[in-house]
Amino acid sequence: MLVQECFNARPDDTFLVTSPKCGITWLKALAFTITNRFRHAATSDDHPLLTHHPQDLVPFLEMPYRQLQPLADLEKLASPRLLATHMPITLLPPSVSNLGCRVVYLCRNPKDVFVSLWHFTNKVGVDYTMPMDKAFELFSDGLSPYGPIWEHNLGLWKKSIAESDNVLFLKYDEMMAEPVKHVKMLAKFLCVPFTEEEVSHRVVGDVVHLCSFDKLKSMPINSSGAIDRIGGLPMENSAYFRTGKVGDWANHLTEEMAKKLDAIIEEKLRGSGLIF
Ligand code: PAP
Repeated sequence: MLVQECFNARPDDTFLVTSPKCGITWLKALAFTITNRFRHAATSDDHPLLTHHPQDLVPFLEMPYRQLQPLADLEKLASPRLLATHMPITLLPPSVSNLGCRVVYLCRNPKDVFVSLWHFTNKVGVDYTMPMDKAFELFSDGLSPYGPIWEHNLGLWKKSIAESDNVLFLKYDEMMAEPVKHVKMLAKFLCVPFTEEEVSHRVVGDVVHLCSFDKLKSMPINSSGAIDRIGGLPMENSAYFRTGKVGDWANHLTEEMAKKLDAIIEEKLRGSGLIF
């Protein structure tokens, strides 16, 4: 509510939007590296990603809880701003749409999202681990942080169709399969397309490599320490880098669970053109 009432979007803001555990750490790293590549080459020894967790290079709108860290901090950022949020479209401050701000949306196969979310929430410094079948029931009923994943996905999917110039809709699985193609697409959308010269000098590949799961996971800044980015919930930096795999759900869900979630998602997305 505080963000909705008090956040002032600027027309040249870009918002990175995901439902939790869909890959915003990766998207933040990529968008930051692409837009800052003229100041910091992806191959430079002092690239900010070598000393900062990707989560800390692009601020969230709603975190840390804005009664703890004033929203006015975002006002201090120079334009054009890169900002991130997990909020669904229905909760975004109205100025984001009214001003036609650019939005990059990243979604992911809901079965992998569930498995990632279950592991992550079990790491949030509590003594209680929710059994996976109980957590699965809640997720399937739409009880997820930031709302049901299908509503989150559908909201931005529809906006991406209605406003294709303003919304880039990406899928984690497709990005993993063809990272170079997607990084080029992302750069074009962010109004900093790669030049032919950059392409011939393999700059796109350098960006992909720097932001890859294995590279980021291996960096000391991401593999050690803990930071409270939310407010009262310190998280280990390494918790944002678990397996980074497509299809890891098969190692955790029973066939019955997979079928159930597939059926729910299929029913909820039916007719929209969005499929997983
Ligand atoms: P958040 O919602 O808590 O902010 P988010 O980055 O969206 O985190 O999700 C983390 C997932 O992205 C993890 O997936 P996993 O649990 O299935 O492994 C994490 O491993 C994955 N991830 C993090 N960085 C990358 C990356 N560079 N490339 C691909 N996947 C990544």
